[in-house]
Amino acid sequence: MSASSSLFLTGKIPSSNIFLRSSIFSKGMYMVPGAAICPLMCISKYMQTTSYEVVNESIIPTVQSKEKETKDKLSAKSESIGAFQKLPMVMPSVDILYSALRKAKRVLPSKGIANVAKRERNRGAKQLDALMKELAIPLRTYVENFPKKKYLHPYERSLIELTLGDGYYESVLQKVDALRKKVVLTGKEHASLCAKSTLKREAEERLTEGMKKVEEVFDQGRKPVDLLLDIAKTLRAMPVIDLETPTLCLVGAPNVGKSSLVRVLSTGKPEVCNYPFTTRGILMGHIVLHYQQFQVTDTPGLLKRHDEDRNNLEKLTLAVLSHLPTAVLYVHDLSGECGTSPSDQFTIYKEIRERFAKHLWLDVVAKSDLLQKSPVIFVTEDANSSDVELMKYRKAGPDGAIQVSVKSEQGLNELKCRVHELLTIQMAKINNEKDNQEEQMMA
Ligand SMILES: Nc1nc2c(ncn2[C@@H]2O[C@H](COP(=O)(O)OP(=O)(O)OP(=O)(O)O)[C@@H](O)[C@H]2O)c(=O)[nH]1
Ligand SMILES: [Mg+2]
Repeated sequence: MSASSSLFLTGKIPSSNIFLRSSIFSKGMYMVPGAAICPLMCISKYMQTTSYEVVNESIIPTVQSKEKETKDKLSAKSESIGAFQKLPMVMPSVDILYSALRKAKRVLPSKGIANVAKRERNRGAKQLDALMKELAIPLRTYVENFPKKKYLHPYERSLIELTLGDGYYESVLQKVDALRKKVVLTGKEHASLCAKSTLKREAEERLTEGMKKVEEVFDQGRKPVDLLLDIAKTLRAMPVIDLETPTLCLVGAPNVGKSSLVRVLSTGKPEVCNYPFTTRGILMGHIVLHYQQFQVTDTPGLLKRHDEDRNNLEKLTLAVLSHLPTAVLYVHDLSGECGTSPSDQFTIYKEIRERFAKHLWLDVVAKSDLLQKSPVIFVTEDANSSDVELMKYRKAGPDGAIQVSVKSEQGLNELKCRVHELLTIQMAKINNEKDNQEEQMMA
């Protein structure tokens, strides 16, 4: 398995790298993974598992062993994520065109036609037909094999929307399909014209004209094919998620030290800089402890604002929390260094904690080497707030938070132990769910 991978956002939004990992259900959805994600797809796959055999001229359903049926159902579930790794390879449009022209020109007339005019029109019609097919078939393969968004796991769906822009994926596929239809129409039209030629010269001219026209149609409309190629590259580069491996997701305001902790805890090597939104995507790292493999995801920071005002980077973080069964390592910075005041961080924290209450959770107060005796008070803050909870938070973060510093290494050993404990619990939870699913399916 790769040590770490990063996802660069492309297209309409700035590039980013995304630490990602596991996935499945939104909060509280640990119980029924695949079924909750894409019922339609699962049902259809299930229906396909019943086959029929002809025995003594009567058709009877094949009796499948329960075991095989369960296996099929489980594999249908596991297929509900990982679609990006199965995308078809897209050829650059110019290569499709040149290859099609080359192949079409090599097509010979049918054997045994003695009449020169007939032979020429036969050759012309066949070459035009070949050109049309050589261009249309790859386009059809792409349109059919790029998954429909509605059949994707909700997390992958969010990635498409947030990384490519809402509607962009579908619109490019639609344009590729429109190009295919136009090529087929033009090719057929000219092949038919050529087949109706009465003279050899007429057939030759119609062939040349038809070739030119089909080439022109493809050339003018081929840009979406190259855009699809870019989309495939972007999506394939997204970190691979294993839903059955426990995952830790680092969350917090921007610049609080999330990526620094990911570097300490895992193989992930996200960029660390002293400005907000250094992490511009989901990036994944791994932890191997006592022969067990765990995954760690870094996420972009969250600001104090309403969901409708959030940027796509913040939305990616929320998509991870909503759709992937991650344990959360929530990072707080009370040093006054990160740019988000402790009271704003407290507000964000309370909202996220409440929203994702069912996730396993661990709080850390980062940069403990910078913490002074008295809590940091921002100019915008009320030093004598009557909010007891807030005053407590400013001093030491939420109850039970571990104080850590990647600079002085304070608290790092304790943090690693606690993270391991958390992920071990998550592992038990995942195994439990798997057992429950198997039982349900055998029932
Ligand atoms: N003194 C001190 N500085 C730290 C510590 N941890 C992180 N920093 C600094 O804090 C700044 C932000 O660290 P990052 O790890 O990039 O923070 P982040 O939360 O990932 O930031 P975004 O990706 O922008 O949201 C960097 O300049 C780090 O060097 C720490 O324990 N002590
Ligand atoms: Mg970061």
